[in-house]
Amino acid sequence: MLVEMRQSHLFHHWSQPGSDDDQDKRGFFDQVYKLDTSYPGGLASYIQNARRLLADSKEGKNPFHGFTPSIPSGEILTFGDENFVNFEEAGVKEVRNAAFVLVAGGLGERLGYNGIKLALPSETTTGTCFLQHYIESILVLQEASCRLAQGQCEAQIPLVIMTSDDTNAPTLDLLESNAYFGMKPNQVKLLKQEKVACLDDNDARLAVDPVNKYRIQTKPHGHGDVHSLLYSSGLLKTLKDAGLKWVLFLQDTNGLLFKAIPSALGVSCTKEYHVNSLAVPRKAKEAIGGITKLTHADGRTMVINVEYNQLDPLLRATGHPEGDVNSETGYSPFPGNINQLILNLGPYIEELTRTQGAIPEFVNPKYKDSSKTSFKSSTRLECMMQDYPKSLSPSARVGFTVMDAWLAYAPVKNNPEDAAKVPKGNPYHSATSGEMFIYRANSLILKKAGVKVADPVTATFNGQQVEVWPRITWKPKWAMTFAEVRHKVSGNCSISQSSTMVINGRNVFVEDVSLDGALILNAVEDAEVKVVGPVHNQGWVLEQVDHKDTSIPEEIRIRGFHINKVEQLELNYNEPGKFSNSS
Ligand code: UGB
Repeated sequence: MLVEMRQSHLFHHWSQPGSDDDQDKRGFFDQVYKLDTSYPGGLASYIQNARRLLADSKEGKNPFHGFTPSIPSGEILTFGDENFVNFEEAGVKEVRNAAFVLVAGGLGERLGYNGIKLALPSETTTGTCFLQHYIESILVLQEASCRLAQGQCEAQIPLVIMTSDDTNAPTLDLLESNAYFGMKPNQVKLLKQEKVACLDDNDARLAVDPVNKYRIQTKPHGHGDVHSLLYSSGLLKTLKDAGLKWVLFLQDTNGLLFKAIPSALGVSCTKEYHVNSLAVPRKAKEAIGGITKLTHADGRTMVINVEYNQLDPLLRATGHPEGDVNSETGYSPFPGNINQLILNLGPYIEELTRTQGAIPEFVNPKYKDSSKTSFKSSTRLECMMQDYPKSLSPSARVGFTVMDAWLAYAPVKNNPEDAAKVPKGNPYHSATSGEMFIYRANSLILKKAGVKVADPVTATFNGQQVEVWPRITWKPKWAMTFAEVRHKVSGNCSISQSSTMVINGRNVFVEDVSLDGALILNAVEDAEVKVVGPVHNQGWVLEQVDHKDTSIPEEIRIRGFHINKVEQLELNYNEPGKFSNSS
């Protein structure tokens, strides 16, 4: 096949048969076998697709040719109102019929962190890493959903994690060394994505690995692999046979996404969406894709993510000379895609059976010059998970749900230097902003529940100016929905800006607390605790650290601050029973 597909160059430098490199030659064919079996249609199909996309790229073909963009309409939710609370309730009820799929094959080169991003603390007040937070949230939803079920319910919500060669072993290690954070090991399934062959020229000549001449050079294919892997592994069928209805996709670093999941799933099941993308208001030119309605001259329409670097030129080319600009709301009219997709499993399997799991691809060669005949370095085909709806028929129910950004989106993607260069007013998407956004969201939620939370102060960490709200965190078991927060907070409560509050207990009721300092609440499952009265101490203080100071652990210095735990009131309830800190 390789010879027929004009790939003979791969063998030109091989030694004569019988010399001592048999191992290497076998290794080559093992690799070819892997590349062939892990791509829908095999390696020949990959090469054909590459030739077609490279020819389009050389011609400068516009992928949106014939399409006109317009502002799509979707469900817009306002945190805490009746509609939101109703969707949350519907979502919690439905979640026992869902599986979660976490895409975590990316190494996060942009973040400049050496470990896997799932192991990174989402916030440093408690040090809970992203994976622990996700798993605990799923377990709490599982239990809450079962409680609402009529009759017996023993649902165990599956968690699928897509890894790559870079992240598979450390992800497994993180799970195993932490007893799967309370999940049953058989609830978690790791699916490893493979890399794809690199391409040296417009004829899609496969690139020889510069380090080992008996290997083809490979690079990641992108998060779109998640669809073909779910399909080809047979896992989707297993989920369907188990009676599940929904697949929810999660990103590796968004400490807020579980605040949005119950209501978004509520929207999916109420509106019977086949595809529901979560979105947030997006600043014009912010580095996230925009959800756009595209209408073709031939009448076809689709609602799809258009990457930020394509949205501006597309608008300019279609009668909007000013491009992607903020409207009078201060935001772009195109909501920002946060790649949090909720798919209806039935239509999803039907579609993947039709396409054999293939997702639309693109190629992005860096040409040496304007003749576009040679590349600066090898390239490869790539694909994105959010392009899944591109191949759907117009009858598919594709919708989206816009949430407040403060509630739903706090990604950790950019290293301190790049974050500091983000245009003023746009979010940094850094470890600093990711952590601060968690405190802001928790503060705003408590405020909405009636707590007097002090206004934030502004501070600069690693060159990024951020709002610093009180450092409030709670475990998912304390509250997953706004209704639960409202149920557990009452009376006349206030929290000063310099305060820290950690709630680690299911039945902790905060009543008439006025906090100025640090309050740490730990309670076992069957301890019902009423917390009252003033709490005043020196608290926990944020102190600047320099991201270049290598004597400080990397996960701390990428934030630009560390927490000095000067003084706190720590209340521990280790026995079942009813308690109050006043008695
Ligand atoms: N990922 C994989 O699992 N495998 C891969 O090969 C690559 C990534 P990035 P990106 O939500 O903020 C997307 O790199 O692709 C995982 C959208 O395109 O963090 O630049 C990886 O581990 C964009 O429209 O993001 O941007 C991570 O969990 C916008 O929605 C996830 O895929 C943006 O995400 C995303 O990878 C966003």
